[in-house]
Amino acid sequence: MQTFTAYSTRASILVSISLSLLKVAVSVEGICSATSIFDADSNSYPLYWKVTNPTLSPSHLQDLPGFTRSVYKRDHALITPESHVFSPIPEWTNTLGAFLITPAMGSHFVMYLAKMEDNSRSGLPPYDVERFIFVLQGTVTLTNMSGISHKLTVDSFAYLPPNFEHSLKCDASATLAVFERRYASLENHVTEQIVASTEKQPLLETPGEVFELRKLLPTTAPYDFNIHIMDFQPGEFLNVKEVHYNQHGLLLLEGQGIYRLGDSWYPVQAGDAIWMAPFVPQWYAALGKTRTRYLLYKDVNRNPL
Ligand code: UGY
Ligand code: MN
Repeated sequence: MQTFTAYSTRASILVSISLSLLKVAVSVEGICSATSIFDADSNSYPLYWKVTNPTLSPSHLQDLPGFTRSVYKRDHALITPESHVFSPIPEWTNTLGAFLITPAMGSHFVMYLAKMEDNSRSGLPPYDVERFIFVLQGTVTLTNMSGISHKLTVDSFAYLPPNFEHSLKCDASATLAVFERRYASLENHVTEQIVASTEKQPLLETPGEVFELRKLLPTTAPYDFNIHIMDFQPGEFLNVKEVHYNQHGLLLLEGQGIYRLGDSWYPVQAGDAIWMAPFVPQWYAALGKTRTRYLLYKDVNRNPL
């Protein structure tokens, strides 16, 4: 009996050694050559690193001529990083912009990425246009007419009211997500400059939902839009299959999942931008191994008539 136990223990050790060797051989030989979809989401990267260093996925198709995940339809668009086109932004110096959402699609706002280089400086938005900036990478200094300055690092944001003189300066390099729209004014109401960071915003109640929600702007009447930061753990999804009058501009900051827009279901990941027209059916489920975080423009507080 003892001899048999000793024999079977030795045999199982041998089997497990052989299996490990086989695993090594298989990966060395590259039989299983597809890289893990989870590698790039390692926690060792700086916050929002994937937005400015996106995987042009699927990685084995990135060099395939003509391949893109980008889609442009009547009531929604998915703009993925391989289709970004950067060009100088009017009025800005040493800055390249990629306009991802513009009124040509049907939106009443623009959403763009601004890549500020050494010694760069912003221009002002057009007359009556308000601006929201969110720092994705690097540091910028925001200075207003009164000479008051704020240093904005990754995860910080600022709201600049319409016709509010200000400038953003960058000594090294920085990437911003920028939203602008013509302010829908309300009698006896004005908005104010806001400078803050996402981590300092309180978590809000989300009745019937599981995701975590922060709103970056006040929910009061003067503000005609808000920017939501929504976090989903893998496996979590939107409970409400939303169809609403509001428009959205979305930038996926972290993670991956499936976005439903109308009758289409899109695999999406950090770096992807989405335009949602009013009433487009929308739904999201987070997949993979890491949290999904997205930044979402939503028009609010105004009568749609
Ligand atoms: O507030 C919203 O409309 C939000 N939940 N929509 C979305 O995430 N697509
Ligand atoms: Mn919505």
